[in-house]
Amino acid sequence: MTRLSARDPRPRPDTSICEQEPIHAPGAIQPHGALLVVDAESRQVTHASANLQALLDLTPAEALGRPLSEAIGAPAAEALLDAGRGATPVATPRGPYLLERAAGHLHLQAHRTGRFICIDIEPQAPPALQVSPISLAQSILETFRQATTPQALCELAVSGLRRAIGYDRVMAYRFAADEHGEVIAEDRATELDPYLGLHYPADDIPAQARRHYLRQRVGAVPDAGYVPVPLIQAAAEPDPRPLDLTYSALRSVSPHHRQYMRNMGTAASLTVGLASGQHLWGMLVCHHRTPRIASPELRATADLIGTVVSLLLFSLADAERDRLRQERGATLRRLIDSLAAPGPLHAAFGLAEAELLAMVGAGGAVVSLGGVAQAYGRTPPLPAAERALASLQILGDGAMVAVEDLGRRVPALADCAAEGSGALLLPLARGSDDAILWFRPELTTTVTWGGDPTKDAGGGLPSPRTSFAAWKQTITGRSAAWSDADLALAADLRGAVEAQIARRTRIELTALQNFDRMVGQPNRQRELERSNAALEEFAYAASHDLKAPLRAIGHLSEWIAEDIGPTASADTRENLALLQGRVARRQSLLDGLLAYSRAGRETEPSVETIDIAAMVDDIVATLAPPPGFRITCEAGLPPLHAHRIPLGIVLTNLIGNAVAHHDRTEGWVTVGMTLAGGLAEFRVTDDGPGIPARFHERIFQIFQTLASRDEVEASGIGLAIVRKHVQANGGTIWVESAPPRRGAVFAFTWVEATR
Ligand code: BLA
Repeated sequence: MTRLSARDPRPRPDTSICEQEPIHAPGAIQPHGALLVVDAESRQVTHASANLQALLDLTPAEALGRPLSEAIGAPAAEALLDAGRGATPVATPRGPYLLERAAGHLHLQAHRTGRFICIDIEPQAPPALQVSPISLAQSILETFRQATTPQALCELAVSGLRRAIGYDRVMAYRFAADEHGEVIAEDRATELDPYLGLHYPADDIPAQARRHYLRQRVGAVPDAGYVPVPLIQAAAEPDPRPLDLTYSALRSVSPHHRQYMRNMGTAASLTVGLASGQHLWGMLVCHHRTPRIASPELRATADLIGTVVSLLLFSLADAERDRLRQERGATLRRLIDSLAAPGPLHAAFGLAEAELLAMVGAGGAVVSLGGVAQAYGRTPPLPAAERALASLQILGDGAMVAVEDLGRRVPALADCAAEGSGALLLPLARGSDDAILWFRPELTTTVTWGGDPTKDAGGGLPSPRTSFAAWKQTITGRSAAWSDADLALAADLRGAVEAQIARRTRIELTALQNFDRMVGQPNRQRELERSNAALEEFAYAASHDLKAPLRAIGHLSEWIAEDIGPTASADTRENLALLQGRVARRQSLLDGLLAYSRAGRETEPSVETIDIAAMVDDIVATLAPPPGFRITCEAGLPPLHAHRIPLGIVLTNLIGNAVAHHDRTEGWVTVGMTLAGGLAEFRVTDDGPGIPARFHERIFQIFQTLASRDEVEASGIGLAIVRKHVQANGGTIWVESAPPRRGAVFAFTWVEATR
């Protein structure tokens, strides 16, 4: 067993050489017929196949440069040269015209190519030996009525075709998205080994050969062992390029392919392309072990059958898709109904988890709304799932993304493979990171290839394989494929979720506006309490809604830094560092916001007798100020009975600020306190630059900092938190002194707790 990716299944030599072969212009034909080519204007023969005489009693030399009517008679020439009329470079074929010669009945058919008209000349079986193509086709087409799926149709087509044309083996060969192919239906002589279920690599049928079968749907090789017959060109013919024989039934096929057929043990083949527009879905491939000519009638029959199969294939596939979409659509509608329920959207998704997963046939999903990611069903571990989400969002850049091999495609997401080899990303509202990411588990499958190419390692040049023995390969790291219906259903969900997000946002917005109004009147205690409650809610939501995307941005920038590592330019490294710095700052801002919302609402008050000097010592130890700073406590401060934690927060903030905002490398901070009538008054004094009077009130408001954010790592929340704690302990806080005098004094009162 070999473990390889399905995308690049087998070690093969460079096959781009195969794709370069100009198979449309081989300069030769197959020997069972002859070719005459005429200039559409002059009606004189420009090319003739070297074997002309075998069929027409005329050597190429005798035909070249002469009017066509001399070679095949005026009536035949008149009928066939009709193909030259009209402006289209490739006219519909003209003919057939039946001619009797010493060699027997001849079947002549003409088609236009560029300025030439090509005339295929083939021996015709005597009428008595022919089966009417219409009755042949009819018996097969009749059975197609039973088909309800593309698979069933292919099975009917191969058995019907084999019954009608009698080849040893008839297969339906279907191309996958990566252009490798699989035999999905087969009817064969019992003594032959089955090819059903075998896969063949894309380069067994190179790209230009697949393109050819879109233009010319039917091709036949009566005998893979033939010797090609060259085309001879009139001396006067000015264009030396080999003629385009795309539409000639006699075109000589690639020598590589003839070798391939011989290696496979096939003498004759008849192939019909199955296509819709410019998409080659597959082929009906008929093999025969001994040489066998496919007559023009037989090819016409095969062509007709191929056309009907093509048309039916796509309408059956559409019908299958519609049926699935209808079933899933009902699931989707149930999900959408559930989302309208009141309460958070995540909760609504939780209640409709089954529908959320069933609507696209997923095993699990992560829904990310407002920066909060919630997992449902079987998903990769949440960190890996969130990382997948972030990566796919970048990849999709606002569009949906469907992958079947996530862990392989993004090596950093290898952790996702087991539960999430398949990932389908649906971005939600524009300009947000909201998204749904569905996961499908890894589906370990065995693919049986028709031959192990490693056995043919010959010389490095691509050559047809000689070994066609079945060769098993285990495919890992892939999920079942996401269908068009899956994508369509997911897209249908987007509008509904967006509407629900918008509805809920309107509700939140109203709450925020109320909050803003309340903050406008901060002096009224009741209002303040209400605003605090609202702010606490807001801070809680913000800390969740904003922190997750920030964390994601932080991680992403780290991964980018890791990935590009030493190759990054100095500019890029600097920008990444800047980005990470900004993210860290926003994170600390959110932490601050949360702290602010909680300030003054300690659930377990820690009232105790506090030795202020010892507290200041602790704070200094924690803050570890630069060596030039001296932080002291006035001597002989009385012990204070108070809540330790909020007082500690207040002093830590004030001392820390004094050091952080100091404008020199050396300085001092002193803490003093007086206690009278149960009210303590603290003074934290420094010798820094001081605070201009106009800022004395503003600095206590949330989000106000004096220096620009980039100069000082301050969130603008610290002093707001300080004031909240002071107020919660019955005190007030103010700033004394202002420039030009150096130094600032933060003074605050604190009500001593009752013993
Ligand atoms: C053409 N190769 C083809 C065709 C088939 C296959 C179906 C279309 C023409 C035809 O049917 O005769 C391959 N045939 C298969 C497969 C099965 C089968 C997979 O029966 C499975 C059951 N082929 C190679 C290599 C090259 C190559 C190495 O293996 C190139 C170096 C080329 N294959 C090749 C070319 C053609 C071809 C050039 C077009 C032939 C032509 O029309 O000129």
